[in-house]
Amino acid sequence: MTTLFISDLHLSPNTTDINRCFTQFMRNEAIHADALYVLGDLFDFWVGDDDSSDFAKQVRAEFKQLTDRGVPCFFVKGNRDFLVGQRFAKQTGMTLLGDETVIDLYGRKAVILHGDTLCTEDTQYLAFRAKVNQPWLQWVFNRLPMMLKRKIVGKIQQGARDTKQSKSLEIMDVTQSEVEDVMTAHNVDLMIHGHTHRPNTHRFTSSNQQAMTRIVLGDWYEQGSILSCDPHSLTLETRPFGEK
Ligand code: LP5
Ligand code: MN
Repeated sequence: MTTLFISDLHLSPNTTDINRCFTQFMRNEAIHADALYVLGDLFDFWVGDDDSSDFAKQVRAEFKQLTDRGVPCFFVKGNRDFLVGQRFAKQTGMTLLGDETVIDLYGRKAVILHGDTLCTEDTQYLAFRAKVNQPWLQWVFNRLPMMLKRKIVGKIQQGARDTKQSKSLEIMDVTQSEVEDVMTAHNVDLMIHGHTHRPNTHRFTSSNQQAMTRIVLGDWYEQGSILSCDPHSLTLETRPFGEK
């Protein structure tokens, strides 16, 4: 009995090592899981569900194989794949979840999210997020030709990279009070998220004296990174990229 969580793979047609590690993980490990949760930033950037490249087809096929074999797969959108939509969900058999979802992990309640919304000091990013999440803007963007969409994304990514360089590491980490507020609002003592690329298990006492745990998933830049849960334990694990 195992439930698996992954995030921040940043898959693209150019990430050969990560793509291979992901495929091996899906075929050899996830296939035996009770469920698989993807907590955002699966893709380096998802331009839209109309992506018909070989790369997009291959990733969709990996999830479809899993869901066809009866493994429930869930997707929380990240800041790099907020344009994943219902067409992707239908083609993969995945279930799209909202920004914050409470799940039952073998009798323990946990709130799961990507993690970007916890970084409340990164006001520049949050303003950007609010803009690109406007339904009318996404409606328009989704109807543009793929070539044009890629061009626009490339330009904005460059602009975003430039602004990110001037931000401190503190600004780009979670705000502790926000973590506690979200956990308290959902009445849980366990939170699981990605985004910050700082894998760790944080145990702390909240301001109302409750013992709480926040687990941060790692990225896949140098190795595969997984949270493996069974009825008795929650373990952050890594997988080497392995043979070429
Ligand atoms: O993922 P990571 O860790 O690298 O960085 C994130 C935040 N960055 C982003 C950037 C986006 O991925 C870029 C997406 C571009 C595509 C947009 C599609 C447009 C169409 C959609 C319409 C529906 O998410 C980063 C955070 C960091 O996490 C840590 O939390 O700090 O935030 C930023 O860097 C965002 C900037 O702060 C604000 C962005 C301003 C962009 C200005 C671009 C201007 C160029 C205009 C050219 C026409
Ligand atoms: Mn992210």
